[in-house]
Amino acid sequence: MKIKSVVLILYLLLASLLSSSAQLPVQAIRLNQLGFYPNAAKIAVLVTSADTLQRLTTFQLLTEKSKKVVFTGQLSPVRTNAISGKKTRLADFSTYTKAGQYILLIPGVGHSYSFSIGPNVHRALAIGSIKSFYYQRTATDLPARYAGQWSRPAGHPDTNVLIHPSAASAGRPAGTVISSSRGWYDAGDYNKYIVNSGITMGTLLSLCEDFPAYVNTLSTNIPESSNALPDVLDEILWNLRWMLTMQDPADGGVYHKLTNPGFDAMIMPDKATKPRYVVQKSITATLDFAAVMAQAGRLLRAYNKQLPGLADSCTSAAIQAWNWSVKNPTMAYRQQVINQQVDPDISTGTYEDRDASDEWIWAAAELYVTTKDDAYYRAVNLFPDQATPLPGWPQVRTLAYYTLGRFSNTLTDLGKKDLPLVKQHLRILADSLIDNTDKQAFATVMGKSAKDFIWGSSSVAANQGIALLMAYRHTNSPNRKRYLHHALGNLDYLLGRNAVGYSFVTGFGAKTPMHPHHRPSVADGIVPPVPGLLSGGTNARAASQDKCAGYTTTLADEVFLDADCSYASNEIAINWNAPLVYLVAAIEALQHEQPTSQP
Ligand code: 9MR
Repeated sequence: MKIKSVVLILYLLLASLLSSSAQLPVQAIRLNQLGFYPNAAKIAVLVTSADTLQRLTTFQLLTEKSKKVVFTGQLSPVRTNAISGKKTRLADFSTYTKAGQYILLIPGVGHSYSFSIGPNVHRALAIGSIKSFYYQRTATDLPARYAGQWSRPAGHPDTNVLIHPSAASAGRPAGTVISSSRGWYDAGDYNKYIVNSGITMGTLLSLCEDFPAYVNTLSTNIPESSNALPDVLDEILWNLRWMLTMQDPADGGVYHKLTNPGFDAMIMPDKATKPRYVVQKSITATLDFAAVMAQAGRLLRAYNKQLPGLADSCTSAAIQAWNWSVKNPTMAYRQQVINQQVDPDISTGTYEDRDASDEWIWAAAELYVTTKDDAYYRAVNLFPDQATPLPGWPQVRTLAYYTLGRFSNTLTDLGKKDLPLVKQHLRILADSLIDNTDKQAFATVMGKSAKDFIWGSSSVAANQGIALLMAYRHTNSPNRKRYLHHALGNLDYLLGRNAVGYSFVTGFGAKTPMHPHHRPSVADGIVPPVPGLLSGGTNARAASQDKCAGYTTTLADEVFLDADCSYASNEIAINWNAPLVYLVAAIEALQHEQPTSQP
């Protein structure tokens, strides 16, 4: 071959390589990778060098297939990210409302992932995020007809669980064997923790209470799908039945957790067969249990035909747990203290929390609403100060205000007189969340403060979204539309409009975590991880917490690593997935009630 023709071939090869790479979506455009509702906000954020940003002016919306330009807009003025100092510009195409599949093109930069505009853009995610709890089930085979390629044999039957010396009582001395089967794995590890189950169950039960008709439409293809209950409720029951076994029938106290002494290796559940223990009863576990059982007790009344007696069993379990708490208010879980006193030592998740004042408030509110007995309302000061803390596993106070707001029409006179206070709490929280949000680099509530980027920050974003939805539903604030708008904005954050450019949900989006710290996903030999799981997400302190190699930045809103050693930024957990489920399902349900208009 002549040199000239070799050069020509090389040139053509290079040209075709260049043109195909030019067609790849660019990481610089950050947006909800699933898409947008026709009548709601549609915002993409461009993150690139200040020089490049200066040069740009417009963006275009193109149909995905025919590449027809259907909308042209001006990029916003340059914004500065207060956390990193980086610059952004926004592409706002909210006024374009036609359903379809699109890409966003920024001339001089490139185009985005393909996304859709349509009325049900998050429905598959609502179903998938609920389904992820099925994949977390202990003690049952996951056959291929429900679990697809993630099918696996049952792990951890937990029918022979030992009473740890820290949990010994007269009727159940150390070494006594109890059965404490079912439940979900907490996270990427294989243990079961009551405190974390508490807020998880509270959140999922609240979804069933708030949107009963909508959850009934969500079929997740689980073994119980053909029965008369909504699938999400069947899923809840898998964990509820386990939780009931964690109460000592002799005194009503609830064991803090059911666990191996140490974490398992990265192996499949059925290969993890070390002895399991229930450890010390604790005040936080017992009060969280009381709250969940009280809530389940009232919700399940409607299903007395299908589940005879279960509602009453839950309510009386809640009352027993409350009575134990009244007698044992100082029984905090202290893993180090236990380890100094008895064997074997326990080194798994602690969920330690020395302050049970918020758990008292939550349990009192749930028991009051369920039993209508004013004694629970009077037992605790439900409004000790002005604070309305964002819910998380160590802080459940505001869940009480959600419940009082939800049942505002059926409270006794005692509760009714405080309703203005409940609404004021919900409103103050929501107003503080939306304050100044529109001016942020990503225009999301999440990330307004570097303090948002903690271990499990994705759940901060989801719980902020829920707080906004609660205020949207239970107050008549003039900001209600903005609450809804920014709840959706936080969903956009979770699905890609963020400083790392990931959709944090496995299997949902174009760029999603492929290596979560999740034992089955690591050990099953299947390339895609189990779908529908929410990664903990960006965590400013992750590098020092998990010591995983590979973090490339210390900027608080960018410390995220898609590696399975990164348990401080890329684990999954039930208390993170539950608020995702709530946020997505609630937003979908509200779309059907009334289309979201822009603020
Ligand atoms: O979500 C928990 C986070 O708030 C704590 O900072 C962290 C360290 O104590 O633990 C997280 O919970 C983990 C639990 O202890 C064990 N299972 C996995 C959980 C998620 O990482």
